[in-house]
Amino acid sequence: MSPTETDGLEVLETREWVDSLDYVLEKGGPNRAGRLLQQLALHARREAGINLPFSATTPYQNTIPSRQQAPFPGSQEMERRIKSLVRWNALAMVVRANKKQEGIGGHISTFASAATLYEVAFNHFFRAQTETGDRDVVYFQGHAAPGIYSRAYLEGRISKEKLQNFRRELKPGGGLTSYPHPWLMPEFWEFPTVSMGLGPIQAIYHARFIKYLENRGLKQSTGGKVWAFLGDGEMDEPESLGSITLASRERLDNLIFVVNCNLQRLDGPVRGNGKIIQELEAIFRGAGWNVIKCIWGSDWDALIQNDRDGLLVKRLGEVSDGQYQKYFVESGAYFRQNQFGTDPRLLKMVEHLSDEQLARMRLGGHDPIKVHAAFRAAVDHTGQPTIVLAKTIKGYGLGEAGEGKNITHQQKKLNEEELEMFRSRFGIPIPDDQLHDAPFYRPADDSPEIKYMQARREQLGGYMPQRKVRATPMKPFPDSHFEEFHKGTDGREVSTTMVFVRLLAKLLRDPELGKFIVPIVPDEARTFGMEALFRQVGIYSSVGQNYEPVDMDTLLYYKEAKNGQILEEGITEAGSMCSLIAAGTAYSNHGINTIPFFIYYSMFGFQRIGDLIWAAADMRCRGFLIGGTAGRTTLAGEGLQHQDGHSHVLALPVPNLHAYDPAFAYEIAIIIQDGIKRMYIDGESIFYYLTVTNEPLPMPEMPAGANVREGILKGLYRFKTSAKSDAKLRAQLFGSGTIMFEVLKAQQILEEKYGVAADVWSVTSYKELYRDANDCERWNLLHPGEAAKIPYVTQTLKDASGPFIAASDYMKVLPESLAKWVPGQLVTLGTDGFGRSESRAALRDFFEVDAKHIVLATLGALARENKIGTDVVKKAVQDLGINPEKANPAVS
Ligand SMILES: Cc1ncc(C[n+]2csc(CCOP(=O)(O)OP(=O)(O)O)c2C)c(N)n1
Ligand SMILES: [Mg+2]
Repeated sequence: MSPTETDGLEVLETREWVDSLDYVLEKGGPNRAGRLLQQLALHARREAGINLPFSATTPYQNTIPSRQQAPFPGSQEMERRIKSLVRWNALAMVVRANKKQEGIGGHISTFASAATLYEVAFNHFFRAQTETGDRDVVYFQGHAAPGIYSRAYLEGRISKEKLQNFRRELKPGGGLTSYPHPWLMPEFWEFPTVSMGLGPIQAIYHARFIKYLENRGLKQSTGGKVWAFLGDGEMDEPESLGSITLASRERLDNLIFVVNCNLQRLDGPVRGNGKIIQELEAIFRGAGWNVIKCIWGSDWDALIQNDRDGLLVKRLGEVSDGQYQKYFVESGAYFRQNQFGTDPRLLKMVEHLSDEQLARMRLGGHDPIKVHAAFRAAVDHTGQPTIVLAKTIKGYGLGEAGEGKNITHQQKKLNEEELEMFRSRFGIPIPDDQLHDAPFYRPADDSPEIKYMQARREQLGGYMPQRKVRATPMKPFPDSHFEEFHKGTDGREVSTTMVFVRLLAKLLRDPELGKFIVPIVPDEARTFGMEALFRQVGIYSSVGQNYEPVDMDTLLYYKEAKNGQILEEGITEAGSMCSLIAAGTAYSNHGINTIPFFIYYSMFGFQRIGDLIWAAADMRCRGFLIGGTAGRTTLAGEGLQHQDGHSHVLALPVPNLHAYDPAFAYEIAIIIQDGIKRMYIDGESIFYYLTVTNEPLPMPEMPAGANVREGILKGLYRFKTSAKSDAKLRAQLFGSGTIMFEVLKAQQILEEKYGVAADVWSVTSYKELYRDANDCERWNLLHPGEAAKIPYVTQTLKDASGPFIAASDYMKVLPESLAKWVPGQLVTLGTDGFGRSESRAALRDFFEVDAKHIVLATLGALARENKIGTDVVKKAVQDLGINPEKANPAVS
């Protein structure tokens, strides 16, 4: 009979081998022991074909054994007291806010579980400034915000009044935002993290962008780290995991994820029937990360060390997270019986511990020694990104009020008894008779606690978080880069995409400022005719080019280089957007005025990564989103999934985003030149969205006139006046993007065939006009009796007569949004509905935005104003070849 695991002989044999290994470990160190194990495995495979089973996970124990722990450098007792104060004020601010205003919300339990993780980092790791001027950047978990405010209060950076007004931002004197919002607290928060999943992916691309800056000589390499504090539930977001291989491929050892594995999310367990720490370990190890598990606290050290046969660790690995959560709320007796009662030998291991002691056995994420050791190892690790998986209890310290309970995420109220218990557990010196108010507590500035925490922060370069504009204003690019485009192309047909790429190439060539341009493409450079840039400025690669590109012998070969400038992201709009955010916020994060241009298929922008665009806006990100192949009828052939007729509608909600749909080369040049000025010289917290298209068209010269430039930027100007100055019938035509050329054709038909004199207006931005008009209207309402402000659109059109016909390659609602302020009848033509695979002409006929439909719409409007008879319109339907019974594109 072959020996079995429990067979006495086998146990003895195993023990001998383990002892031998211990001996090698002791004499030769861990590297020697590792080599020996590898040799053993090789030997076993060669001699007997033994293949060790593949395992992506390691046993359910700490990655760093206690004897390899870095010693704790601070005063544990002092840090415990400080942490208790942070805990108390974080809890008090939520409890008080909800006492005053029922339902105002806030989270207690998240920070309660993460307090040790943050405090160890604040006292020993987060560097606001290193000796060489670099710093760590930290993505704080969004709904742990109360803890971060609480610490800032103890540091004396946030007043008690502000703390009182947590979640009451509109109170006199201001309040504190619910979650991190740089838009609302621009001197405090840097990263809006509360839309879960956006923090981790941004942290990855931020860490990569830092390496990009360093490899391109724009920033010194000084060892700053990017820390991302995340929830275990949050890791289910596709964005959280979607880009982790980029981090290992790029060897981002400046990146540290800390996942607070409290085993719970909002509704209940993250993996009741599984083990989230093991699951995440497998994923991240498989992806090539350095994984550090911090599961058990120091209380477990002796037990685990004495577990020579691995019985205990095996048992710890068997129990599901749902059951661990049950242990958190149960007694020590229950824990003993369930966890250890499965084997008399296990029971024996803990017989020296009372039930009470058993119940108090601390987890790794609540033990500063273990957390410090994990962070130390993470910081010192080279060649790979690191993830720390720390096991904690959600609602730690809340006891009956919610510790480990499923309701804990939303616990905002504590009764007096619960407050008393919390107060006593953490030793906060607040007398019983004041407890009902949950008052804030801050010891005097010269108390040992405050002095200690201040000294620690001073040592680490200052307070965190802290946002500031670290860059000085940029010098302007010379006008000459832009002026070429004012001239027109003399009938030569070019697309606005080509125009944009040419302008970009010019900016890149600027000997002084060109290096700050960051072109970003998600695998569409050839689509946009940008391949010449591959050779001109190179594609960024942290390792250069380790192969001979297939097109080496061509002029425009695929050149990768360590100092390459283009971020060719591959097929990831989310990742590309994160690069835009990293580059567009470098002016504040790193004091570097990088100007990102993210060029992508417009359809895969707002509707796919709208939440990241919203976060960019919150973050005061600068730069240009360039929606290529835009317009529902301008992208021929591609069909329903590709033809974008609504990104400009989706751009409407973003308050500080300026969106333009330019038709001509000079419009693009003027918008981009002004944009760079406003963002990088004047320092405005705005960013841009421009749509460019791939239809080759002759670019006209910029018309003369003082107000053309202003009109382009404000959204509207007269491009072409009708030559037929004596006509009785008049109309005004609005065009944007490539549909402008249909409008120009319509103008001619109207003049020649129907005797209608129509002026053509270029509407570069409906959004700008809409915003200005609303602004005026609001002001007028609030200032009755004063001289009313007139919206720019109304003012500009005040002398224009006749009906107004607007044609756009986007949904009708876009021009329709101006109806109130256009001084006359407004008829809108747009592209509501699903796209089709077709030619441009067929698509414009289908969506009723081509020249003939513009003519018909104009005639219809004139008839409604009784300026012509309906018979003229009827005949026009026939003459223009329009089928009145055709399907409605909006719903077909
Ligand atoms: C994208 C997104 N979906 C939903 C929410 C709402 N929400 C806030 S916290 C939370 C649970 C978080 O669980 P976990 O990530 O485990 O963090 P913990 O509080 O347990 O540390 C949810 C669902 C959100 N903030 N963002
Ligand atoms: Mg959680």
